[in-house]
Amino acid sequence: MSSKMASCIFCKIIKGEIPCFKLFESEKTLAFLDVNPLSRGHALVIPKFHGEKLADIPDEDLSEILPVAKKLIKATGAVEYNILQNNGTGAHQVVPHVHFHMIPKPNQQEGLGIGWPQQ
Ligand code: D5M
Repeated sequence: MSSKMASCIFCKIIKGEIPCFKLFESEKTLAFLDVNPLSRGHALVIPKFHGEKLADIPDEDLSEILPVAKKLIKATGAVEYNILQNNGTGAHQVVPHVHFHMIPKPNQQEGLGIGWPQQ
């Protein structure tokens, strides 16, 4: 294991060493609530494969990302939303493990489904 991977906060979440509010998990993909949400329902979808930027991730490790984001959007009931993915500090990336933000628009919050977790 590389030292970058050992110190990566999202790799620690994947390994269960740091808690998260898990929304989806498969062999290659994990989704959980963002700790610093821009709106209720703001979630992160990540490949379990550690890589800092999108171009570092093998195609097969990305195949579920958008289908999972789509599933989560549908679960929130949001009609308007952003899918956002930052690459590099100059592009506002803070956590150096590829992640896709799924951000429901706040003016659509009435639609958040029953059972959707509070943040
Ligand atoms: O966004 C990084 C995002 O990662 C930011 O919205 C906060 C979120 N974050 C950081 N640590 C955690 C933990 N431990 N759980 C859940 N969410 C977390 P970026 O695109 O890199 O600017």
